[in-house]
Amino acid sequence: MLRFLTAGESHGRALVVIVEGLPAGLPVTVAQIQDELARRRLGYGRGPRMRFEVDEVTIVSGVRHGRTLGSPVAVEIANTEWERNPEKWQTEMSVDASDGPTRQPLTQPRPGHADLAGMQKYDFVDARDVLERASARETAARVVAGTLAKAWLATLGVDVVSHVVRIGDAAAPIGPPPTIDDLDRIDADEVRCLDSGASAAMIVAIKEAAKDGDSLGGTVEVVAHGVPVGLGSHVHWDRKLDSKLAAALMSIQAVKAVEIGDGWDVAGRRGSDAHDPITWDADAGDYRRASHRAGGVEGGMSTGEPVIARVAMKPLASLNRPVLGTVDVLTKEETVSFKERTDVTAVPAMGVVAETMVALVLADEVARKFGGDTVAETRRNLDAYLAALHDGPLGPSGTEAPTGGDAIADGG
Ligand code: EPS
Repeated sequence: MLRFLTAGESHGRALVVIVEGLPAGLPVTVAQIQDELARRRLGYGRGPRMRFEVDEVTIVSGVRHGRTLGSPVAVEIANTEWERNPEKWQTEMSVDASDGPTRQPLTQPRPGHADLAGMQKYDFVDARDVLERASARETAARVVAGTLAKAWLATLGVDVVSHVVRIGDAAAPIGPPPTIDDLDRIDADEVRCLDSGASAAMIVAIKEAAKDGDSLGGTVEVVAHGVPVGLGSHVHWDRKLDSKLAAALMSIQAVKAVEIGDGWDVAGRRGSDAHDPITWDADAGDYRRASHRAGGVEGGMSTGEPVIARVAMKPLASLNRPVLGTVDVLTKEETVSFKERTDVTAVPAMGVVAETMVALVLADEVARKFGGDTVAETRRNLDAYLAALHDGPLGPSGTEAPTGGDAIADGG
């Protein structure tokens, strides 16, 4: 329903993203996209490139006089390093065969990266033919798509926030899920962590890893508030909201695990201590859950509670001190993988990308359930659904079973 496609290589001319399925009438500005891209560059432990790569944004189509037209929105993000370093990247990444490779091919693939499997699959002897696309630079294009999805969700009262809960062995204590009001404080922290003690420990860990030329992974928590009950479905495996969130989050470069709610922890508990009791909030005239263990998703559907996912990123496979064993694909000699300029950790940035992927999945499900060619129409459809729930037999005034007879309470 809402789909997007990215193109572009890390050191090529530009990244491009096309987003299709947005309604007409959504206010969009270049500044809003740039602000979100700037958030993705945040975080202690990024490499030097983040200081000079400025993400020059051009909206190519789909927006007129500051509002979406309902047509595909295409956006280009120029790679300023390509522009500033013509001798280096413009020839190395040229589309013209006569510019031919300017450097020795990278023939010592990095373990843990896409290099070797990609070289074997696509028949390349130069790892650059793989790594340029496998690079996390691509997530800048996703963040553009996510900015648009977030803007649409905001018109429906839905927002998405992330924070870092672990880098290396430094972990933050588990607290209540943050809200959008915490976001400025999270973004102001050097590692996007809410707990100042844990943040300081994370920075120490990053400094130590940097000294050793090493890298660090970690975990972020993503929380979506205001998600209406009933996104996703229990009826088919490929319509379950949690499976879509997991797939979208696992697609982020270097992510190796995703849990919804307390997924891993719950696996070790008894059933009596693993679920979220249902309560009735008479003031709101709605159901609530007494805890958040399910992460706001039951049976593949949103429950109306905050949707919570945790996302684990492995330590990056590019190291500033080449120590990982590999094989030179031309000589077959065992050696160590090549050194490539890189980040010590990209976990804080990954949080912003995780927000993006969650927003894109939720916006896709909003489009499926509520439709609408305009922002106002989607909002009307959502309001009508919520009003029908409120006024129907499950709402505050509903007391009778719809088909008559005795209500069955034991589930059968
Ligand atoms: C990356 C390595 C680094 C990162 C890059 C991803 O790039 P470079 O080798 O050019 O310094 O900075 O991430 C980005 C450019 C970005 O915008 O996120 C890698 O190996 O994947």
